[in-house]
Amino acid sequence: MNLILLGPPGVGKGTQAKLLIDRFGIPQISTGDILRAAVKELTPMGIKAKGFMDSGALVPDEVVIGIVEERLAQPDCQKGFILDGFPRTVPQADALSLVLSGIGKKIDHVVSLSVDKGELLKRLTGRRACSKCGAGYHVDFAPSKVAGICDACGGELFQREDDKEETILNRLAVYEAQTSPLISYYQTAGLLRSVNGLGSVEGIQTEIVAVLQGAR
Ligand code: B4P
Repeated sequence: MNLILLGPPGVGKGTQAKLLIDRFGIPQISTGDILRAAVKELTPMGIKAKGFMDSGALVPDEVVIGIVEERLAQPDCQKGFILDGFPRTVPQADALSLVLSGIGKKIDHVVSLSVDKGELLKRLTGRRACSKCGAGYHVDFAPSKVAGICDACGGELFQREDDKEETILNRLAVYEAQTSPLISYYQTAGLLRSVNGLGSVEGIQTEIVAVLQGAR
C-alpha cells in the first residue's frame, strides 16, 4: 500500500503515521524528520534547509524531491510506504507521480486530515521535542515535559524554532497558499479520503484504518 497523509502542520500526520507503521508493516517517510536530521548533522543539505525551516517556509522543491526519490528506491519501501509531509506543493506531487510511474508504482490512497486553526496553534505551541531522538510530547498531556527529559532516551526537551507562534502562523499561511491545492489535485485523481483530525489519537487511527480497508 502506497499512502500519502495530507494536512496542515500539527494536524497529526506524524502521530498517525507512526501508528500505521506497525499496523501495516510499511515505513514512514517524513521529509520533516529527514530534514531535521540533516540540520542536526550539519550536512550541506541541512545547512541549506535550516533557514527555510526556522522561518516556516518550505525547503525548495528540488531538494525535497531528491530526498524522496532516493528514499523510495530503498529496499524497505518496495512493499509500500507512508508519505508524511510530502508532497507539499503541486510540483512535488507531479514529480512524485513521475518517479513512481518510472518504477511501475502509483499512489493508492491519499488521506486528508483536518482540524481548525485554533486547535493547530494549540497543538504546535504546546509541543516539546527531544533534542536527541526527536520524539514529541504535548504539554497538555504531559505538563512535566515543559522543561523536562525524554522518556524514550533521556534527551533534553526543547521547543522547536518552527513551533513558536509567529512561525506557526507563517507555516499555516504557507500551507494555505502552497499545499492546500493538493486537496483538489488528489480529489480530481479520485484518490482523496477525508478524516476528521479532532479527537483521540486512537479514534482517529481507527477511522484512518477503516478508510484504508474500504470500510467507509
Ligand atoms: P514537518 O516535520 O512535516 O512538520 P509538521 O507539519 O508540523 O508535522 P508533524 O508531523 O511534526 O506534526 P503532527 O501533525 O504529527 O515539517 C517541518 C518543516 O520541514 C516544514 O515547515 C518545512 O520547512 C520542511 N519540510 C518538510 N517537508 C517538506 C516538503 N515536502 N517540502 C518542503 N519543505 C518541507 O503533530 C503535531 C502536534 O499535535 C504534536 O505535538 C502531537 O502530539 C499533537 N497531536 C497529534 N495528534 C493529536 C490529537 N489527536 N489530539 C491532540 N494533539 C495531537
